[in-house]
This record gives sequence, C-alpha cells and structure tokens, in this order.
Amino acid sequence: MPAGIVAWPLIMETIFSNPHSRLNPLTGEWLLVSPHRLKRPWQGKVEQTPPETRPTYDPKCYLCPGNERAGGARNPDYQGTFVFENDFAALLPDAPASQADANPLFAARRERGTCRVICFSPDHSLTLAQMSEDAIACVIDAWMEQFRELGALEHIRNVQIFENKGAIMGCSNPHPHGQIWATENIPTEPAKEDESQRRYFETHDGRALLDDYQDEELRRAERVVCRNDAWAALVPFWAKWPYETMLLPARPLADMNDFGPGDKTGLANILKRLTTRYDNLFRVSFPYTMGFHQAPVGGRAHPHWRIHAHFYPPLLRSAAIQKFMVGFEMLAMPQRDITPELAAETLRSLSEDHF
Ligand code: H2U
Ligand code: ZN
Repeated sequence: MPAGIVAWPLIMETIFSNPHSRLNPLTGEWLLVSPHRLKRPWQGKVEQTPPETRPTYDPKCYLCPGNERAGGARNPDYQGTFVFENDFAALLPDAPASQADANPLFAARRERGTCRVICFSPDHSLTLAQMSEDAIACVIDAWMEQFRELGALEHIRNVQIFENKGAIMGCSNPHPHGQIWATENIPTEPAKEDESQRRYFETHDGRALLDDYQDEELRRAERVVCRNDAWAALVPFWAKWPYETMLLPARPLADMNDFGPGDKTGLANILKRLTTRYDNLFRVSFPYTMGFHQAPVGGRAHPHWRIHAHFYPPLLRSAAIQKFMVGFEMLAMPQRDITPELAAETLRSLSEDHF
C-alpha cells in the first residue's frame, strides 16, 4: 500500500474505538458513542431489584380476572387476553374542536383519540418471556385486532401499541399488560420516521430504507442478536439505550394488517427468544419500554413504511445500575458507553432458555 494511505477497515476501527457520533437515519438525530468511558468508577444510584416471585392471582391487582379496577369497573373472568378502555385515558374520542390561536408561536391542535389497556394473560405471575409462543401469538392476535379496529376509525391517523415493563420504567402494575393509544395526529417519533422513510424511498428508486438497512445488517452480522424466517432482532447501529434492540420483518410489511400466519408465529417466536435473552442478561425480569412503529392509518398507501418494534431497556451494567438520559443527553444529544457491537455480542452469547 502506498505511504500515507490507510486501509478503510483500519480507519473505521479507529473511529469506533474512540469517541464518535453516529446518525440515526430513521429520525435524523445524532448519538455520541464514548467506548473508552466504561472504565470510569461508579458511585451513583444503585437500583433495588424487586422480588422475583409473584402469585398467579393477586386479589389486590387491578388487572387480575374478576377483580375490581381503580375506576370501579369489574374485570370479567377472562381466560386469554383482555382489552378494556383505559379508566384514566389521556385521550378522549370526542374532544371538541376550538378556535386556533392566530399566533403560530402559540400553536395548539385538537387531539381526539382512544387509550386502551391489554392484559396479556390472566396469570399475574407471567411476563412475555415466560409465556408460551402460542400464548404470545394470542397477544399478537389482540394487537392485530386493535390495530385494525382503531385504525379504521375515521378520525384516527396513528395507532401506538406499547408495553412499559418494570417499576423503574414507571409501570404501575406487574401484571403482564400493555397499552394502545390511538391518535388523531401522527405523534413526533412516528412522524420523524415517516418523513425519513418517505425521503429515502423517493431518492432510492422506490427502495425502503428499512429493507436496505436490514439487508446490510444481516450481511455484516455483527449487530444481529437472533433471527428466524420472518423476523430479525438486532442492536441498531445508532442505538442510544445500552441494550436497545429493534425487530425487523423479513417480508415488506407496512403494518399489522399485512401480517400473514408466518409473520405472526415468527413474531411470537422472536419476542419469546429476545425477552428471554434480556432476562438472562442480569438474571432479572428485564425492564423496558417496547412498542411497534407502523405506517399511519387512513388515507393513502405507505410503500416506504416497514413495521418494526423498538425495545428501550434502561439497565446498563447490572440489574442495579440504570442508564440516565440526563445532563448532556437532555440538553445536547444522547450518549452511550458500551458500543452497539459489544451489546449485540453480549446478547448473542446468552441462552434462550430462561434462567
Ligand atoms: P402502565 O402499564 O404504564 O403502568 O399503565 C397502566 C395503565 O392502566 C395506566 O394507563 C390504567 C392506567 O391508567 N389503569 C386502568 O385503566 N384501570 C385501573 O384500574 C388501573 C390502571
Ligand atoms: Zn394481576
């Protein structure tokens, strides 16, 4: 090699072992990666690990079958999944329209919508990781049904399906459950992803951003955690949470209405395997916020969109050490210490048998 010319892999090696920033092409946002920083001493907050054993039925739980909820309604004696309107909904279907402020610096808009809660199982003691793939497939059936039903409402443009798991994520109840919020406007995060995917599609001969991204990740393999015929789980190149992952479909699916039988059973399989790996990481029921991003509903087709799930777990170095997005992260941009490649390698090395 002529003097002065450095091999490309060597340059990348040097970039990735020193402080650098990475672009998230889905949101257009940058992230600071500081691989050398893991060596610093830690004297901060140590999280208490909650006790791991729970009864299969808790008479004081608002979500267990047959119990009375905080709002006064009583749950049926449900056997599989159970969906109900959130008793303390953040959105209302009939919020009235009102006069807009003429000053654009004081913009406000009506936000009609619906909030629902979905119990994944009647068994209070379970989590997705501990449920069978068949039972997880029933949760997916309920998500698909909710997506179809809420997405068909005339005033709804986005259906956000998510799960907050664990007390440190602010989850109010350990009973396995998630939420669905359907809104009249497309919220900030899916709106950024919509814009980025549309722009990529328009400037890349009608190819989808997430198809090209997934193809390249599967080829490089270094950030892939696990996969099956229908889905891949990987740590995105731009992950900001220490063990953040993303689920991507093998087929060009824009939303859950596009699911065939194989997409559903494949999703149940990858959810079980990924959440089991997460639990095995620190040998705790692993906390996270997870949710699906799907094409906006109503109106035109969205060939640029690919459904995907994000898992955002807060734990860093043990069950007791949590990553805080504060300081520089709040004021400037997110930052991480362990590299996405190291996080993927760690998750990949774990067993898919629950501890
Ligand atoms: P978390 O998963 O983030 O803890 O939220 C649970 C939701 O369940 C929360 O939005 C609702 C709360 O309003 N809920 C009811 O609708 N009824 C109840 O009896 C308890 C909780
Ligand atoms: Zn319960």
